[in-house]
Amino acid sequence: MAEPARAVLEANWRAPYTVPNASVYPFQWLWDSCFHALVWARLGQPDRAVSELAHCFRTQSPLGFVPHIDYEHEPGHHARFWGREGSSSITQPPMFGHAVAELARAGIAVDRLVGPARRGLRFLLDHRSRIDGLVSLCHPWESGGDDCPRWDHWCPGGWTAAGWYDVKGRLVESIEVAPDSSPLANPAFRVASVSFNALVAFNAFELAEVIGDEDLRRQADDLVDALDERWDDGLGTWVDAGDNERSSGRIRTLDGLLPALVSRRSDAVETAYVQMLDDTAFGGRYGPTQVHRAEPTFAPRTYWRGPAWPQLTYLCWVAARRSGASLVADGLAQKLVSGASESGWAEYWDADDGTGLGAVPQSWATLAVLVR
Ligand code: 2M8
Repeated sequence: MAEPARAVLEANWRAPYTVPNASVYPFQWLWDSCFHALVWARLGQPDRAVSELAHCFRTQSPLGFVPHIDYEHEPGHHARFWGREGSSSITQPPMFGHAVAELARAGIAVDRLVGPARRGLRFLLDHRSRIDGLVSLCHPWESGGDDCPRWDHWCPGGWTAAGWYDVKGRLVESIEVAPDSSPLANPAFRVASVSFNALVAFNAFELAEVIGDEDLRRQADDLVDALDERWDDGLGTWVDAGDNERSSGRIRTLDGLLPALVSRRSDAVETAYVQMLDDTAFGGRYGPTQVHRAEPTFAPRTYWRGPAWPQLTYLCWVAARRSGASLVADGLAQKLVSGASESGWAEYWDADDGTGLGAVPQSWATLAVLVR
């Protein structure tokens, strides 16, 4: 896998970072870059790993907010839409905590990354609005899961791609910001996603471990307490807090199981792992589906509404490996590798036959080299 993966990343390399896909995603995306950095490190190119991560913080605000897209070479791109030049006005899952920790564990010098990464996490933990103790999202895109059915609460009359596109656009306008323009809350999109919070807590634990930051660890612990109150045994998922908590926030999605990364509820974690491989739940030959197969919204080839996503399979693998669920981890690893290969390193793919979907090749499919 290593050499074809290197070729994918090399073709998308725009020093000092990697674009997700040269034509569909020709800028820098935050969580994609964190994943790319892990792969560059594994491929023996630590300089690229560090420069890509460092560049994520190029547009970090004084308060610590890290924009999710950097338009460095085309600063006017979508400037009217975001209300600013050079970057977007929202963030994405702060995967830089895990990336910095993994690099440090591999013996790579991360000194220049630690300060910005810590500020990025502290921004979310200290300044972002909260709902029931959990960090809120300011926009559905912040979750990374753009068209996930968990946001269908904001699609009265039913989800359609075109209708949702308009709603997503309007939701950018109601974001409330700090004096330095960092996004703090969105009264029109009140949601604390369990998936986003699991990733905030996980990344905070990761960074806290390598820099020995007790405050950060304590804050992550508090998030885990709040997350674990949101496990629904009947549904077998963690449920979002906020306006969607009695509606679409209960839809069973794979990202809704990401609290398995940090949860202290072994019963919940066990149930989550069983579902990831169960063919009547999320299980698929080429990786878990993004939506539970029994959900009416499950659409096996629709963007964020059914197919397998390499970065989510990777995160499920990390969770399983850390909890010592080695059979689950091995199963997920094998599916990620075969899915990446069968799909031609696609952005996402059909979980049953591996057909590549979205942008092909997409840089984050190379995460498959990490699980071998
Ligand atoms: C997708 O999202 C972006 C918006 O941020 C887009 O459609 O332009 C998502 O899958 C997101 O998670 C991902 O980071 C991005 C680039 O791969 O594409």
